[in-house]
Amino acid sequence: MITVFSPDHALHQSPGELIYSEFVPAFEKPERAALILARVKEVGLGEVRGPDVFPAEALTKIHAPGLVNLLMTAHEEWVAMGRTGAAYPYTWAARGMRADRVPKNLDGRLGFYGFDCGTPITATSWRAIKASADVALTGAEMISAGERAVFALCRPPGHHAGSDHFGGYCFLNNAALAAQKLLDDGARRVAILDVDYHHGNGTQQIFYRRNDVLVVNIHADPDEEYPYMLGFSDESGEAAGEGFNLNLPLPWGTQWPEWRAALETSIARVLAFGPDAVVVSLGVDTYKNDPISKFRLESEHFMVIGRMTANLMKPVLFVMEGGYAVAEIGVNAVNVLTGFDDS
Ligand code: 6XA
Ligand code: ZN
Repeated sequence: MITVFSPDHALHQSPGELIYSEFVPAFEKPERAALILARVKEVGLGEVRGPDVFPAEALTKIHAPGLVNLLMTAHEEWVAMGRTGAAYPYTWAARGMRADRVPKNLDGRLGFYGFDCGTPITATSWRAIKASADVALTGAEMISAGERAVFALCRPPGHHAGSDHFGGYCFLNNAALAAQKLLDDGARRVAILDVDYHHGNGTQQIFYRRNDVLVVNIHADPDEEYPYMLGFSDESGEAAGEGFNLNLPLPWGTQWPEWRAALETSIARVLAFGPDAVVVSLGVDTYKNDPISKFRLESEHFMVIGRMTANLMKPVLFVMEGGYAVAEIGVNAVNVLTGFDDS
């Protein structure tokens, strides 16, 4: 399997995040992608190539121009205001406030488009964000050209980013951009299977009213876990999209048998949909030692996930999302890919 990777991912380095009243080192760090790449090479997964560069129009097919513009320019404005460090939002839009009017002020705009305080924008973040999107778009292009499977080693991740919001370490939704690209290249239907520990709220929001992209999520129950405000089992899609969103929330402490059963259910739904291609939002934060997650999967289970995905008998684009147990992140992520390739 070919891996698409850009060293520019390292240009995004969060100075830290505020949790439980403490400013702590970021979990989402460059080392993650470096270790996954090292493992790809160690097992000889296949060729590693760089991304092609896509025009801004590929981004604005999914995202509001105002969001893209903010991600590009926020830090410059931040510095022009005499500030140092990274640009963080500190105020947020709540129900009842104006959603039809984008604030002029930078802090207003960061709060209008951002939804948490763990997703800062540094001087060089945009270059990493754009490279990550290009990696996913390149992977999609390769699937359109006939590859059976491609690994888009994206960083920063994307599945929390919605059409007009960023957060959860995510800025642009790499998987959604890839799905749209597959459709634009001629696929009639695309399924997104999100196996990250967290609900991919951004991906769900983007396609919620559409029936050309099925979105299936296996994740920690939002009653207990981030992102708390989306990802419940009664969210099945809206309008034309009714029936094309499936959420399978699981409780803290979930072990492999229950998780695997949810994957069987997901695979059955994907097969019934009959997609021309599948995008897997690949998070490995379901691992038992993940520092911010509470599922109990073991390294060997990731191989089974890859094998079960291969059984779909569809072209598959793997798009990297979360996973913070850095010591094992390479083995866990690449186990999915070798499990797929060996099937
Ligand atoms: C909040 C937790 C962000 C979750 C990031 C993630 N600080 N999403 O792994 O998949
Ligand atoms: Zn996650």
